[in-house]
Amino acid sequence: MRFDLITIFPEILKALTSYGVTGRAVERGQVEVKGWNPRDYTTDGYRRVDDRPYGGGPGMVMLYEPLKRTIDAVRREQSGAGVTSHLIYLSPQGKPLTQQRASEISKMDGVIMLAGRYEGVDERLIEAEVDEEISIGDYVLSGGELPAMVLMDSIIRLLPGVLGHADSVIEESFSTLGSEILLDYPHYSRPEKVNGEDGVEKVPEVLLSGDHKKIAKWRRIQAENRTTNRRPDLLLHK
Ligand code: 9D3
Repeated sequence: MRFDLITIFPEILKALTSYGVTGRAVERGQVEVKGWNPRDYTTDGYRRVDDRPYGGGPGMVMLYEPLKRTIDAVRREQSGAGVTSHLIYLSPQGKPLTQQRASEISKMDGVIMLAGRYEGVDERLIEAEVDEEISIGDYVLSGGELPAMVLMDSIIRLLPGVLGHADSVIEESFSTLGSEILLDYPHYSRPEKVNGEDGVEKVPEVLLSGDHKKIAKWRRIQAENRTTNRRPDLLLHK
């Protein structure tokens, strides 16, 4: 799958492409990620990508023209590579990202993402070029780059052959197994006791019992209790 990100900070992509599961997916060629800087598509001597908003008010607006030229350049290169160009604008005004939507997008052969800075993007660019606006939640960030990388991460780990069978996609929190959505149960590993011999931080006895039926039942109850206490909204939707 191919990702093209339009951003004035293309170097930020190293955080995604250099580490862990996503880094390996790029190394193996399962995923291609390219940053595009709208400053490279300016025509003025100052390489301006922003200006003051019509009507006044605080902050700056990202200019239509450099963004349009950048999008045209991305689309030219993508179509040369036989890739379609669904364009997603990461925006606080977007629909909240869901696991369902990440899964749907993972079936596309490529996406173009636009990360805004300043107060946002000239609305005419959104109307003419953007297919979908996505937010990653109701909190204020400084720009769309981290949301774009969150979106890519959520998609890349769903691509066939990206996760080892050690970390299966199937049994996890937020997987859409049937209609059941529960938070994950608690996990423990060695040592059995932490904080010394009289330590009270012990591993729950049942997990050491070897009774796999009993362990599955205990985990199920833990997951249900956590969901009830921390995320009752997840139970209400079904
Ligand atoms: C404080 C500035 N706000 C004025 C009411 C508007 C605003 C503009 C730009 C707020 C944040 C941003 C930058 N954020 C994003 O581009 C963004 C974002 C986010 O802030 N939260 C969750 N998802 C996303 S997706 C893109």
